[in-house]
Order: sequence, then C-alpha cells, then structure tokens
Amino acid sequence: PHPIYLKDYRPPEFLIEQVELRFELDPEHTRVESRLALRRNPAATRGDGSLRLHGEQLTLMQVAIDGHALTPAEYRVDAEGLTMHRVPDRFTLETQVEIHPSLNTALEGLYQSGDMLCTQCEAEGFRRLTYFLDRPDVMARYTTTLVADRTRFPVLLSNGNPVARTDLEDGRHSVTWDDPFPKPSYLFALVAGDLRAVEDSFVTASGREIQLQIFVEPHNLDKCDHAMRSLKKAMRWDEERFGREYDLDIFMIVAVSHFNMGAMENKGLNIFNDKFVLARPDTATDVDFDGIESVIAHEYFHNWTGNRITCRDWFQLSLKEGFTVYRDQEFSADVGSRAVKRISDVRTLRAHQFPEDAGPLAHPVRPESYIEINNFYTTTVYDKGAEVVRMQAALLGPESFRRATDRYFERHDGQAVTTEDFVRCMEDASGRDLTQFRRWYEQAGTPELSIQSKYDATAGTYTLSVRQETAATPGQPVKYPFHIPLTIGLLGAEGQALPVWLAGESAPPAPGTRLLELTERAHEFTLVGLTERPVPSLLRGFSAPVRVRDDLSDADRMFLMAHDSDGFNRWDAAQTLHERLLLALTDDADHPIPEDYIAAFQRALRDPSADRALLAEVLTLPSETYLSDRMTVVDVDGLHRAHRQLTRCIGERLRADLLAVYHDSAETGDYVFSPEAVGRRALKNLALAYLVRAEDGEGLALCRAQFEAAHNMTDVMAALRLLTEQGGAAAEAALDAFHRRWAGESLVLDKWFAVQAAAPRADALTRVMALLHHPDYSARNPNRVRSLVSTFSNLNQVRFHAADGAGYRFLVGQVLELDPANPQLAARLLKPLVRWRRFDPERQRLMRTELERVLGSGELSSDVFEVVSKALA
Ligand code: BAL
Ligand code: ZN
Repeated sequence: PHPIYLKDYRPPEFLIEQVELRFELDPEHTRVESRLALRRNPAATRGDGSLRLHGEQLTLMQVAIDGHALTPAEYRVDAEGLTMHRVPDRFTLETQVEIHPSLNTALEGLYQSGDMLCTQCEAEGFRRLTYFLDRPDVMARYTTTLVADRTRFPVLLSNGNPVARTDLEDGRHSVTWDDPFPKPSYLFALVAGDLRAVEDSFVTASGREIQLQIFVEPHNLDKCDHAMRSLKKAMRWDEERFGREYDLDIFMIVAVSHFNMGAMENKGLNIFNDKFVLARPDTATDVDFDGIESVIAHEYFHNWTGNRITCRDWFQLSLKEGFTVYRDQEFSADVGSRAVKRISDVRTLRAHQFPEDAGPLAHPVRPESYIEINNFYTTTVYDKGAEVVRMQAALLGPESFRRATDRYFERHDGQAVTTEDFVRCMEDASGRDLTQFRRWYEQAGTPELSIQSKYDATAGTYTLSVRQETAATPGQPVKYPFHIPLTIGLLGAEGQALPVWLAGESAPPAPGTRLLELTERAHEFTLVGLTERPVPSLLRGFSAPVRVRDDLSDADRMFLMAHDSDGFNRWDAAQTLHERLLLALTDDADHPIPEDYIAAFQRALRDPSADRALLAEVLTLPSETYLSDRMTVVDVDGLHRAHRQLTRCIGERLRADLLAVYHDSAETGDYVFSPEAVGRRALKNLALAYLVRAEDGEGLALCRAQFEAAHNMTDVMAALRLLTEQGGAAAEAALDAFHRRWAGESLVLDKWFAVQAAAPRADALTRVMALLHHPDYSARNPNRVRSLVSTFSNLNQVRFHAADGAGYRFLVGQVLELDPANPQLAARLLKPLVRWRRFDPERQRLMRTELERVLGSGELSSDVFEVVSKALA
C-alpha cells in the first residue's frame, strides 16, 4: 500500500451534479443502477480525456454514456475502479452493478446487520455501492429509489424526504427519496428492515415543524425515550448557541447492532451503533445515558459542521470532527456540569491523545499523509482537534468567536473546505492574526510548559517564568513554538481571588482569571501589587492541550484543592497529589502515605456543600494506564501494586466517612438522569469501591445487597464489577444471575463480557479466552469484540502486560483472525501494542516479536499494515 499526500491534492476533473440511484435490495444479491449527470470542472486542469471512477468489490453488469452502452474496449475495470478512456465534457453515465451485502463483514458499504440492511459510507464506503467520484469535494443532489420485499423490509429509508411509494405486483415495494441538499457521497445512506419508529416533533426557531423518528427493532421501542429527549435538547441548543436551525422536514435515527464506529451523520438519516441509542434505567448505566446524549448531539450538530459545510479532502477531517466534538462538549457542559464535563474530556485527552502524540502514530491535527484514512479517525483529529477550536474560542472571546462561526456558516455553506478556511473566518471576524496559531494544525506532539515562580516580598512582585518545549515526532524533528493561551488566577492566603496585574499596567484588573498568551519559547510575566506570596492556579479550565511541569508544593496543591474557584483546577490539584504519591509508591512500597494527604480527602468528603459529582472526580485515583504514560519506563506490576496499596489505605483510613457517604447517597424513588443524581450515584459507588477493595466486611455486604436490590444498571454494574474483582463463589453466582436475567439483551451482555475482561484477577486471560467460545460471543459483532478483547487489552493493564507475553500473543491472534473480515476493527485492536518502546526490555522484545508476527503473516489489510509498519518503524 502507498501513502497519499496532502500536497498532491488536485480538484476533481469532473463534477457530478445529479445522482439517481435505484437499489433492488436483497441480502445475497443487490442490484444497483446509477445515473450520474457529469460535467467537466472548469476549476481543474484538463487531463487526457479519460475518466476514472472509484469502485470496489462491484460486479459491473453494464455501463453506458448518454444512452450508448460502452464496448469492453472503451473502458477498463480493476480492483479499485472503472476507467473510461474517452468521455465528453458533459454527459450522463449509467451503470449497473451487483453487490453482496450478506458477505460484507467489513461493515463498509451496504451490509446486513441481523435482519436489516444498512450502509456505512464514510470515509470511502460509497465506492462499494456503485462507481463514483467517491471524494468529499464532489457534492451532488441525490434521488434514491429503494426496492425490496414488502414483508422482510417494510421500512425503506434514505436521505432527504420521501417523494413516492409504490407497491409492486411481485410482493416487493419501492420508496423514492429526494435530498435537496448537495452532499458528498460519504453522507449517503440507506436502511431497509422490519423496524418500528418512536416519533416526535420539533418546532424550529423560525416555526417549522420537523418530524423526528427513531427506528429500532420492535423489541427495543421502550428504550428510545432518552435518545429522543437528547435529540430535542440538541436541536434547541444549536439554535440558541450557534444560530443553527435544522433544514429538512424530517430527521431520522436508526439503531444498528453491527457498527464499526459510534454513529454516522448521514444527511437526515443518522445511523447509530445501537449502544448510543438504546437505554432504559435497568439496562443502561449513567455513563451510557451520558454517551447517548453527547453522541446524539454530536451527529445532529454535524448537519451544519460536516454536512452543509464539508471537508475538501480527508486531510481536513478535523475541520468537521474537531469542531463538532467542541460543539458536543459545549452542549454537554451547558446541559450538565461544566467542570465535570471538562474533567472527563481532559481525562480522555491525557489518557489517549497525549500517548498517541508521544508515540509512533503521532500525527498533526491536519495530517500530511496517510495510507488508510480509516486509521485517522483518531483522538488527535477528534479530541485535540476540539482543543484547537477551544483555544481559538478562548483567544477570540465569546462574542468574537460567535461572529467568526456565523461568518464560517455564511461564507462556506454548501462548500467543501479546509481547516485553513475555518481559521481565516476566525481571523476575519476578530481582526486577530492567527498565523502562528496555525501550527496547532501542522505540528504533532504535546508541548510541555515548565513554569517557575518567584515571589519578591520587598517589591510585592510575583514572577512566572514559562518555557515551552515540544519533543520531536515521526517526520517532524524540529518543532517551532506554539501560540498557547495560558489562563491563570492567583489565590491569597484565605483562598480569595487576587488580581492578575501585569507590570507596566496602570491599574489592576478585577480579581479573577486572566488569559496570558505564549508565543515564544520562553516568557517572563511579572505580576505586581502582591503583599503576600500568592498560590497560582495555572492553566485554568485546561486552556491548552499541554503538559505542565511547575514548582508548586504538595501544600500548595492541597490549598488549591480546597479553595480554587476553578472546579477543573481543584480536581487537577487532587490528581497531581494522587499521581505523585502513586508514582512514589511504585518506586518504593514503603514510601509513607502522608497524614495531610489523607486529611485533605477526609475534609473534602465531610464537606456537605461539595458538589457530589466533582467530589467523586476528586477522589478518583488516576488509572494505571494513565500513570504508565507518566513513567519513562512503565513498571506494570509496581503500578498495580501501588494502586492497590493506596486504594486499600484510603478504604481503611476513611472507612467511617466512606460508609457515611454511601448511606447518605442511597437511591430514593425512580431513576433520574440529572447531573445531581448521576453525581450522587458516582460518589456512592466510588465509596463502595474503596470499601470493597479494602476488603471491608460491611462494604462487601453492602455490595452484595446492592447487586441484589438495585433497579438501575449503574448500581448493578458497580456492584457486579467489584464482586467480579473479588472472585470466588459470590462473583460466580452474581455473574450467572446477571447472564440469566439479561439473556438476549445484546448491549447488556456486552457489559457481562466486559466486566470479566476488566477484572485484574490472575485468571483474567484464561477467562477471556474461554469466553471467546461462549455461545453469546460473536467475532462478527464489533461491540462484542470490543467488550471482550479491547476491554482486556486496554483496561486490564496488569494482566494484558503479563510478563510471559501471553496477553500480547492473544491479542495478535485476534487481530490476525479479524483482519480478513473487518480490517477497521482489527487495526484498532492493535493500538495497545503500538507503544511497545515504553516498556522494559523483556516486554519490549515480546511485543515487538508479536508486531513482527503480524507484519510477517502475509496478506494484511492496508489498515493493519499501516499501524504495524509505523509502530515498528
Ligand atoms: N463521522 C464519523 C462519525 C462521527 O464522528 O460522527
Ligand atoms: Zn463526528
């Protein structure tokens, strides 16, 4: 496989104005007829008069230009497309192809999921439906006719509005859909199945009534309320916050059981992994409810950021994904708790994006090259991309940023554009020069800020010396300084906010948060008017995706944890305290656990006014995976031991407080999904976890009782997780009971697999391998594979990285088995092996051997080849 480069981008030689498609749907043989109105692109340089269309795994039956069938001499078909040797400047192309949805295990193009047929076209799946210019800068209007058996497929859906329905005499029926908005082929979708819809409506700001439908299999009709509520909230929020109204008369969501991604924003017809639609309090946890709300919002928001304005080419993927993640993050912050949302997003960024940016797959937010675009749906493009938008919002300020996004929507509606176009709108609307800021799109790697402070009591000044440094990444040996918004505050001895008053300014600003801008490798900020040494609150709200190394003491951090007005930084101070202690315990099991550390957390637990959700975050220890990224050489076993040791210590020392919190937080009445209720359950289950992991008798009894009595899945899973970790007869009985109770509920069974894969018991791998043969396991369902294989390799660090390498051999075995069927899934599974250089020499050897086994195993997909070859480079 060969890389594709951004620098080679050329506009398409032809444009497609109108697409008419007719699908005669059948799982075994589907016939696709296409009629394309093509014309030469005046903006492109003229080639040799031929035209090449993308097409893969298609059986071509017929091809005609302007009604004349082509003879075999007039065209050529190969594995990747169709070339017509001579074409006019404007013409109609008709093709007829056959495809085989039931054999499509890659879940790209048209495939079968259970009894239904559905499509996934992003990024390059449309070329598995018909011959086409399958690139996002070719935007066309589509009319689609679906024909299928009336009994098997009573519901036939595609993009836009239904314009005709016909019953045919042979037992089939047909529905025609028309989408008035030009779109790239990756946003095409169709669904056929025996589905039922939950219906609702939404009246837009301008008074138009939109019909809302969520299609599911009949037995799931009672699990759509939360998704529908989330959709309506998202639609209202986008009007209020970004002035974006929905455009078609109908908005549909379909829940599908077999899906590689989370969901897909096809125009007017979003197709979802059912995990992000279906929820009832007894089947889904708070985390699931939360995920549904934000993914429904994310896909809906794409209607403007992605669909109305799309990407010129796939290097611009973050144009739509980074911006849309930013929008869904802001939505969740507005409808829930801003601080808790920020904490959870930064946790993800630090746990996944920072390691990616420091490893062999590091790439800029706007990559320069790729072998397989499916490998670039990464945390860098999505989550760092969102941070890059967030920083621009911070630099511009809220009014200016809103002017800039208005301008973007106005200027580029209906176009396929670039991240450069986005930044230019930011500049034009604000008058700011973002030339240096563009490096965030171009340079990979996480900058590290070193911040040193000095207080001069005589002068009343406090000096912050800030340096930025970014390590080299593959292909980018030299890094230039980034333009970094650094938000800070200063706290006085009583915890009060002090003004951040820069030397040279005539008067102090109001006390509170202030944004400083870094553009050089080193800066010195002298703050004046300080009669006492302040405690600095640095990088408030995580104002930039950077690592910070500062000179704060543990006492400073405890002070910030207690007093900082910035909720994110209160949490971050606690995290750093946990982290420093855990790393010290990893190095030395006899390292003392300081009394003031325990006392600080005791005070937090006893504060009746504390926000429960935030308190739960503050008391949660950083994960072993996150901590491993903080070590030069990962000490797998030492980290696990230290984690257990500190957990047990907290459970023992704070026993009475944890029990009190547990009892105070008992569920009363029906399940409610609200920030308060979610926070209360999170804190309660965290308290329970500390108690059980400390093997507290009362805690264990409470855990068993909770498992038996709880009516909501959040509490059931919290108890089952702890029981499974403990092992023994109680665990087996609970797992059996859970499995019996939820037989046939696929998403709940995913939890049953995952909870066993995540338990760090000595027999974890044996159990996982046995579960591969369980009648409910299916390698053809990505959710099931992820619940077992990915959970084990990503969330069970100590067992996956067992010193004998058995975890590595297991994972590679799975990857090699899956690759021929579903390359996207296989390539993603490999990720935990990519950072092999961070481990000790023996583990490095074992991991490298397994990666080499993949590379040497013959026919690989381009997806897996790219990941493995870059990992070993
Ligand atoms: N566009 C792929 C799925 C998503 O990011 O919404
Ligand atoms: Zn997206």
